[in-house]
Amino acid sequence: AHSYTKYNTWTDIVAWMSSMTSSSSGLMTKQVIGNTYEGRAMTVLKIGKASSSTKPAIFMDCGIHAREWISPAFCQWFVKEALSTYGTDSQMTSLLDQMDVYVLPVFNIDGYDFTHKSNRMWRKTRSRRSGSSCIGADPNRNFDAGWCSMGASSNPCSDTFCGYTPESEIEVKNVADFIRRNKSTIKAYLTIHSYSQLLLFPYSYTYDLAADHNELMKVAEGASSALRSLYGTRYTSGPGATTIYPAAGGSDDWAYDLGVKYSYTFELRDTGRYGFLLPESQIKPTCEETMLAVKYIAAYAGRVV
Ligand code: 0X9
Ligand code: ZN
Ligand code: ZN
Repeated sequence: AHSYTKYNTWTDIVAWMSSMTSSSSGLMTKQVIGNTYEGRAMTVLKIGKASSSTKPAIFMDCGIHAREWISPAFCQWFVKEALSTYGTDSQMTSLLDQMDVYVLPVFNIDGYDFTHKSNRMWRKTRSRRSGSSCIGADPNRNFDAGWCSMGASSNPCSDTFCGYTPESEIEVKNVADFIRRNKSTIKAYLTIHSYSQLLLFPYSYTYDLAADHNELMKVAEGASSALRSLYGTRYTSGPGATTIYPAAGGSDDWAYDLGVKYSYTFELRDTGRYGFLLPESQIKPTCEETMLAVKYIAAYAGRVV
């Protein structure tokens, strides 16, 4: 059964999405943006007060990398908090009155399912091609942003394989198509990973600073201090290339170059004690502190629009 303080299976998440949508009083709708390689439906949850005028939006995905289980747990937590605090929490209420939030709870569903059933440390998609017996590409090396130029591998057996072409992974193409289609309304792109406690922004495919570097850094530092205010958890902010490592083909750089200015990658808890195997006892504190950072960025991206 589904629980916010456990790492849920894909089957439990599917049932949870339906029941949350049904009980949301119209605050949340779901939309399938395509299927994964193995045929699972990629479902985006749209949360926001219905409006007759066009609202600005935020897009957030979780679970690009299969083994980073705290990430889908956060997207589920966010949905719960949004639906249960709308109408009582003034920040959440004005956020959802003024904006829509698109949440993709699990990006790499085939990989996530594989980590539950076969190999807990799997990272990539599960696509196959004739000519190689190795499976999958790294979805966060497969976006069309300096594709495969650095920090990525052209070897299909590598964990950072960039794929055969940009958007060769159907999951990447489905998300890129959705963001391109909604580009005029999407003001922020948030992608949730683990681990290392970092708040990264473009660029990672080059050492050049983004045109909006100073503003992106200021917002990241504001979000990090909001996060730290709850339990003292320390995050480091900065451009991907110098803060973690140079790596091309990532979703954050791609969204930014498309024109989504507030583009951020979160690397959630911890700093390596448990790594990807973060105990379930840390789901609640991790999600609660991360909510503060996400709400901070959302409020900033949606200000006086
Ligand atoms: O390497 C990655 O894709 C991310 N780190 S992880 O440990 N979750 O795999 C960092 C992504 C930073 N952004 C880009 N490289 N574009
Ligand atoms: Zn379960
Ligand atoms: Zn990751």
